[in-house]
Amino acid sequence: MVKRKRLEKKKRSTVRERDWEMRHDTAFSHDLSRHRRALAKLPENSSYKDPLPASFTPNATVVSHSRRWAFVKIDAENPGALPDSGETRLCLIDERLPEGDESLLAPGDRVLVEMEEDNAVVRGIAPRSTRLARHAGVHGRLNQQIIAANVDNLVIVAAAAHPPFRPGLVDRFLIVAQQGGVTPLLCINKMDLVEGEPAEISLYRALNMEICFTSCKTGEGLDELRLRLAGKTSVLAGHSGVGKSSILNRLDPGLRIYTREVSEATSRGRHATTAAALYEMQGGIHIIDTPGIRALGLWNVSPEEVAFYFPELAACSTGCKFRNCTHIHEAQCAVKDAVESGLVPLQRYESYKRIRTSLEEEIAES
Ligand SMILES: Nc1nc2c(ncn2[C@@H]2O[C@H](COP(=O)(O)OP(=O)(O)OP(=O)(O)O)[C@@H](O)[C@H]2O)c(=O)[nH]1
Ligand SMILES: [Mg+2]
Ligand SMILES: [Zn+2]
Repeated sequence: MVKRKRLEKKKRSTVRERDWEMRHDTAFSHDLSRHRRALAKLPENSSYKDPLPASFTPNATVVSHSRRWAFVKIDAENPGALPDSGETRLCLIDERLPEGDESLLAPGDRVLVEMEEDNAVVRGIAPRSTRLARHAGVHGRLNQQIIAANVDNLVIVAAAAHPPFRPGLVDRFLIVAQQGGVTPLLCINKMDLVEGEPAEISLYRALNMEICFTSCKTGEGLDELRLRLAGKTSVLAGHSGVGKSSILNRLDPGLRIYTREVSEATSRGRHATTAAALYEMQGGIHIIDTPGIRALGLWNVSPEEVAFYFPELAACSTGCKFRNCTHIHEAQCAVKDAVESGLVPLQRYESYKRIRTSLEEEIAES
């Protein structure tokens, strides 16, 4: 009895192995992704008829994605060989696309989708014109997480209250926007909860950046925001519970995106949105909603570079005695003088110091 069992086992594995090598194009056809992985691992991939294209014209845009799947919107004008132009459809992601140290896909990515039997497969990803990227954190699989790709605007959403306005995250988003080539716009939501604007807004007025004040309760400022976003691709980002998804629902009530109350006990949002997604609405508005974040880790910014991302600091740093002045402990520092005389707001300077110190600590720990 025992002997017979062993024989059967041996026989099974021999058969599978031979099949796999001799008839690899049909051996795993019942499991497409495993089949593709098996092909990619073959030492000589010569029999694979359909290699990844070296150059291509994208025919779809990523709406949302997981590690293995992507929802894409197929171009209406340039669908290539795809049958359903202008439609959103679920695709497999070709497993041969190399995942480096940054996210393979992000909402807004322009991609090439081809049919493989009945499946649509993402076969190519076009270089990104702009990006919103963050440090994925030390425990993550990736170094750089791409929050959104190919966007014109970053709408930094903050609440006037509940949760309270915190400029620290805004300052970090301003760095990430400059780094990724995206135009920042500050949106202060929940204006119905306060009388007058939060005092810290003056910091950003001084930077000449665009600011809009909205309320999803009263509708204040939403028409202005709609005009500002028309014909562009934008991404909404900020802390959880500030009202990012609520703003989208107000801009287009047909969307019905899930939203959730802010916790009364902690005044924090409850992470209603769990994955970034691209929406399209009237007026040529393309907009990506993102999950609220607690902290924004910076990617590829050295401590020495931080001052250059604070334009008001960079402007006066030419007057510092030392060329490599950190503007923290040196004597004859024009930046510190400017802070003392009120030319540079103390809060922005403190924010600069916090960001610089945190980057130095990261380097020391790694
Ligand atoms: N009073 C008031 N409440 C608002 C406003 N906008 C949104 N809210 C409420 O704030 C809560 C959070 O809104 P969401 O739209 O889920 O916030 P979010 O930024 O998308 O949060 P995450 O998806 O967790 O990142 C909900 O209970 C909304 O009803 C506003 O303008 N005024
Ligand atoms: Mg949300
Ligand atoms: Zn200095």
